[in-house]
Amino acid sequence: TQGQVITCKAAVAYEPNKPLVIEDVQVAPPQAGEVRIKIFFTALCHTDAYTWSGKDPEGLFPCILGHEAAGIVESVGEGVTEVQPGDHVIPCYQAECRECKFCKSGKTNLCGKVRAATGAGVMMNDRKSRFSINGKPIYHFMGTSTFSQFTVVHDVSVAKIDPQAPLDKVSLLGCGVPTGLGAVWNTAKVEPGAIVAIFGLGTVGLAVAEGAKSAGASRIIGVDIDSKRFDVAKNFGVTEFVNPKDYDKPIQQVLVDVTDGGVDYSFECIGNVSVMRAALECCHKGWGTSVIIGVAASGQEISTRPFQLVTGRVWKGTAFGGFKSRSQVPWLVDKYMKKEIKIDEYITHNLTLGEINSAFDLMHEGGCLRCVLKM
Ligand code: NAD
Ligand code: AHE
Ligand code: ZN
Repeated sequence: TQGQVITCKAAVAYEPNKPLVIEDVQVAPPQAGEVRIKIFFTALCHTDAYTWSGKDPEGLFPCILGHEAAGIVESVGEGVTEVQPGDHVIPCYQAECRECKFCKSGKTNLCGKVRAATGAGVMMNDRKSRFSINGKPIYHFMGTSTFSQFTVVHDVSVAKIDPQAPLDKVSLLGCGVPTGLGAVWNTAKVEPGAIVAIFGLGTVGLAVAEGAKSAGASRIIGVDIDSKRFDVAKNFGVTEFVNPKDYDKPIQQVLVDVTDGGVDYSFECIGNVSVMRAALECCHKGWGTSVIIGVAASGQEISTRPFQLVTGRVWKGTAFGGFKSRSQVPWLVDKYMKKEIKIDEYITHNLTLGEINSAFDLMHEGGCLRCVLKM
């Protein structure tokens, strides 16, 4: 198949919120600096649903969504040296080129090399898509487009992993689990004894809990409007639960009252700007730090009284938990293989690519953390 167009199945999003359509798509060979990957498993993340909803200013249609997956390299373009056909890999929506201003800064995991192209749904070389249906181009998404049996990504967006690792499980290391763990370890740098509040107990929030537990947090307070999430959250380290619906007063006040003045760290894992405000305002005066993880729709803005920051609270955000993707995803895979981090516990459903619309329905029903699709 090397050097040839591959025709395979992919789920195409033609329009916001219209059911995805399983189509035969043509996947062009990888050009210089590109890698074509056979995707074996992909999970669904809330961000896929967000872009599909039409609320993402970078959302382009028709496109192939998906960014949490694992597969095997089928072929590589000219100049690609770090991976070769047969390598087991995880596509990384957050690239790492090791050469750009961002990568060299030592201050961030963001990478500037291909970001403009991935945001525009195309490949960097020729600003075109490698996906088409009967000659009509279909946009890429997040530089990954994993809802396709084959995808083409930039070489700076590929993490080579241990070939022994089960691809169905480690697909989750493409987004949600590293995001939560890294938000604690890299962005907040939670220390032993700290009091932590987590808003939203989906996969990202539960991974925050797992990270906080391993960092030695003394109290991990889970906040969710769905009380069914509390039972499962215990297994990830959450020690106390608060359902905002049980209180008349603002949730930030509830948390300040039960923590002698506020939490040391809070994490917003929902994408709701009023919850982001509450998460900042439940932090302790003088040092409390709040990390925004949730992605909010176009047009939404955060606000608080500047006095909240003047008096020492810190507002931060994180993308992919601050992990350098190509360098650290393989390390996370190794940690999973050594049973130092959970993955299996986040997978509540397994379906096939053909059932992808049902998988999105499940995601909105609750009771679902991650649904993994076999391609
Ligand atoms: P999810 O839908 O599984 O979890 C969200 C949880 O929040 C649910 O349990 C829901 O009941 C709860 N919730 C909703 N409204 C609430 C409210 N007002 N108060 C309290 N709880 C509430 O989602 P997920 O897959 O865990 O993703 C969470 C967010 O993180 C999404 O916005 C996603 O787009 C974003 N995300 C960001 C990054 C990043 O790098 N920054 C990475 C992955 C995901
Ligand atoms: N296009 C969106 C941006 C969404 C966003 O913030 N994405 C996160 C990852 S979410 C993964 O589930 C991220 O890493 N952002 C950094 C980046 O460079 O995109 C919008 O709202 O504009
Ligand atoms: Zn995601």
